[in-house]
Amino acid sequence: MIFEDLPTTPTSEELIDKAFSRAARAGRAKGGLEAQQSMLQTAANIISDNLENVVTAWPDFAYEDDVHPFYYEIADAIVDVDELRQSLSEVMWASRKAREIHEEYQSKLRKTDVDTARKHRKQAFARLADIVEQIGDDLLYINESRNDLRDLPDIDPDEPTIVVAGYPNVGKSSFVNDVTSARGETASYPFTTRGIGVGHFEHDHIRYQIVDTPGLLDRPPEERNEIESQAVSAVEHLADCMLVVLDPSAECGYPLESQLELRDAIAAQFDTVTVLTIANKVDREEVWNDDLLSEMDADYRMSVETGENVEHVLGAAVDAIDYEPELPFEG
Ligand SMILES: Nc1nc2c(ncn2[C@@H]2O[C@H](COP(=O)(O)OP(=O)(O)OP(=O)(O)O)[C@@H](O)[C@H]2O)c(=O)[nH]1
Ligand SMILES: [Mg+2]
Repeated sequence: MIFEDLPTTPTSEELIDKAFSRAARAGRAKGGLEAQQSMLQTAANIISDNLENVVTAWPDFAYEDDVHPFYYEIADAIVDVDELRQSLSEVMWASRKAREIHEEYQSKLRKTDVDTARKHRKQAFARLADIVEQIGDDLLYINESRNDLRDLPDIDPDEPTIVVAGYPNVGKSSFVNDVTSARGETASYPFTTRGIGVGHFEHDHIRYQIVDTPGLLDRPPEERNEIESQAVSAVEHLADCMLVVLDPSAECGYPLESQLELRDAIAAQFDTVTVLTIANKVDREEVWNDDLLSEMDADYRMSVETGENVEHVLGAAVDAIDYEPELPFEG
């Protein structure tokens, strides 16, 4: 996951402390003019290198090759990507500025007496500290963003992906757990308390990803807050096939009518992929009624409980995706 390995960002105080204490140590190892030069070089290098490393640890949000639109939108739902980019560019500015200060004072520390050199060196330190303090808030924001983004679950937006939607208790997780080999890990996204489930299965040697979306695609769009809505639009970049699971027995606690409205809303939003309507729990007596089943206009009927049709549904999703793996060496 692209935000997983972001290092912690130092605060401005931490960075200044580190730079100046290392500089003092470097100065103690030498004497005279050389001590002053060495102090300046150490402090300036630590500051400019550390600040540059803060920036280069992040992917470049301006390039789609660096940040897939799925992750861009997820990130933007959690932190403000424009503000983050602004902060990163301020930090880059400060890194360059530290190098400039180094160059500017380097010449002043040559061919002069030690006292004057010390005065210039102190002046340079004051300016370096000032630069780092100026970007204090940016460093804090970058670190907050890193903490908010680093634990996102591992979803590979380039893998063929089936997204499972539907009201709570209709059997989404039962289905995902049934068709994925290892028990799919659930990991929490900050915008849902429920955790997004990610599982995998193989079909004809191709690995598919299947994503369970409790707390997100489980209720009418008008009930979603802004962050949830943005998370749903991120999922649009992820889904290659959408399965809307219905519980016609309404044992889940939601009337079929509401479930169908959700299905229609999802079909309207995810209009570039195949949306399949799946009637689950057909083992239950309440649904042994052809009128009910035809009213739903379901593409498939299944029972995760008995296993009836589960493989069929999965096969239909795979067919709908019609994934062509990219072959190496093909133009
Ligand atoms: N009779 C019957 N019960 C089922 C079937 N599939 C799931 N259930 C039951 O329905 C209940 C809810 O199943 P879950 O898989 O947790 O539903 P969910 O959609 O993941 O629910 P949320 O995570 O709350 O959104 C559980 O008690 C399941 O055992 C089925 O095919 N038939
Ligand atoms: Mg569930």
